[in-house]
Amino acid sequence: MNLYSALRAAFPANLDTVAVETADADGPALCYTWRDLDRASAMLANLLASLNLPAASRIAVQVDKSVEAMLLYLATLRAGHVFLPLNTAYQSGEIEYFIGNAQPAVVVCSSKNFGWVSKIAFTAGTQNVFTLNDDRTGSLLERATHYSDIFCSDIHSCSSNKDEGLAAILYTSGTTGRSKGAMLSHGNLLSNAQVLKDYWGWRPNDVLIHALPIFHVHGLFVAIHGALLSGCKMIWFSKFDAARVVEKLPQATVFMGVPTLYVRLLAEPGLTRQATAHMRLFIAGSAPLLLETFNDWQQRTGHTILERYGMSETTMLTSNPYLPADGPRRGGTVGFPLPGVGLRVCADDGQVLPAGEVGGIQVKGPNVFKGYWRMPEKTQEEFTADGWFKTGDVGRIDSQGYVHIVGRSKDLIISGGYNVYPAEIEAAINALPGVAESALVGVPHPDFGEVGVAVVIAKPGAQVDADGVLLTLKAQMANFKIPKRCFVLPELPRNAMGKVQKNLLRQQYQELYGAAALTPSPTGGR
Ligand code: MLC
Ligand code: AMP
Repeated sequence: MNLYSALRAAFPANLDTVAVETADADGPALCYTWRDLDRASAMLANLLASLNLPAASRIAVQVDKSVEAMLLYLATLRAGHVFLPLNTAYQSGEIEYFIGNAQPAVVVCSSKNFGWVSKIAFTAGTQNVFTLNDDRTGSLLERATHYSDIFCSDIHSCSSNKDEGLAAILYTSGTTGRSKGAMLSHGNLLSNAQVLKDYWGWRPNDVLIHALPIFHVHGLFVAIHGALLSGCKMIWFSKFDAARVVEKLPQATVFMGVPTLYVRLLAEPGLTRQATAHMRLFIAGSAPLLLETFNDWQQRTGHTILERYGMSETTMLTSNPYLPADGPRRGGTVGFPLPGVGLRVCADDGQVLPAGEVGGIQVKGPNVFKGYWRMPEKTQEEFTADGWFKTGDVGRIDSQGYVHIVGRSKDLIISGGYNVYPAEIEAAINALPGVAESALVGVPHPDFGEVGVAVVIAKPGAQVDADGVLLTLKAQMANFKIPKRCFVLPELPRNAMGKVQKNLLRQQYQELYGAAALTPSPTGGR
């Protein structure tokens, strides 16, 4: 089934009730009814249809968060194309790679970036570049106003977008090499959304505070699908604002966020039992939630955060229980495999390990992606011969069935919920004049959970300036990837085989941000 058709079928009978209400501190609150969502996404879908693109064309989107950006996502589903969201922090080198690799038929960017983005897009052969701004201006909406608010091809796209039809491509990196586009089908997304709707007990009178970016799985799929598939309202923040979220909690019932959002909410004096009395559920994921945050939250609000675990390639895999009858929500664990998801822990030789033993987490299920875009070899590498996806996460299942993530076999730093791949940053540093080699390691950080710290070795006789390294990187890549600190050392620690011992570097810098930041968390590249 086309994912939009399934979401549309769950809209409330009265389409004139509010579906989304904006809540940013600057500017008036805007209300979008369910009818608005349906009509506006139809107009955008008609605009896309008028371009006569081949089915499943990629629609690449790098825009600031807005309700209209969500409508473009829905329109892409309706028109049978493939949504390709891009982090707004990405700079030209990164965008050039994604556009070159995905070859989108349409690129949508903000007006302020039109000059450089359109140049990249036209050079790569993209014919259509539109603009969309978070104040509802731009050529995309101007063009869409000329189209009907009824999308006649919905039924057609239903039948042409069988379960295997692609709905989205999300770029994600691996240990080595460039980013890979994880291809997710309508069936992948819908099956996961339906499971979460039941498992987390979503109901029509829920009100979700949506305060996450919508270019990753968490904000785009888990949050939006959850609300739309339950016909419940969203309070919409274009940017996370802790004080403002606390103000809105009495009007809401569900909140979801990466751990950094919980840490920042805890710093708000207004976060009290009274402010959260109306809330039904707090969900955390995308990065390890520190036990300290889990406990502090329970003490301050009386609510127990439900932690879950997922990936771009699979959407959600596990969840702590929602219903007390299914067991307590355990801090430091990511709960049980979701219904329909197979999860096993394996040794390096592929042998399935018994409960309690630590190994690589492998998963299977209707939510697992269709492969990496135009990278069949990479896809094959990441699946076992019997069809299980190797997550790159290291964990164990305890005797009661709870999954614990204890590390990562992939060299990855998760900073404030964003993934930073050391290999990419090290390659950029190594290309700088005078640099012999470098290593990026993740160290505990009180706000972002983990941040990257770079260690750089100069070539013999060369001088390398640590601040200069950071400044040069800033001009090249997304800001969240920039190491928070850079140290120039005489050499990197190596083992007898000559392999860089990142664990020693991590140890050396683990108290850089104070002992308060120190709580065990998964570490990559061990
Ligand atoms: C911002 N900065 C970060 C950062 N976010 N640094 C490291 N890690 C981050 N995550 C830095 C910027 O580089 C900038 O530095 C400074 O902070 C201010 O930038 P900002 O954009 O104003 O920051 P802020 O709005 O405070 O953003 C913080 C945040 C944001 C936590 C709200 O990072 C965020 O929304 N994170 C959520 C990510 C997410 O949704 N992940 C889901 C992935 S899906 P400077 O030096 O330039 O000033 C997934 C699967 C799953 O993982 O299971 O869900
Ligand atoms: P991404 O590729 O951005 O989708 O990031 C997926 C990765 O985030 C997973 O492979 C995990 O390493 C990590 N992750 C997601 N949720 C959790 C969680 N609750 N605890 C620990 N790690 C998590």
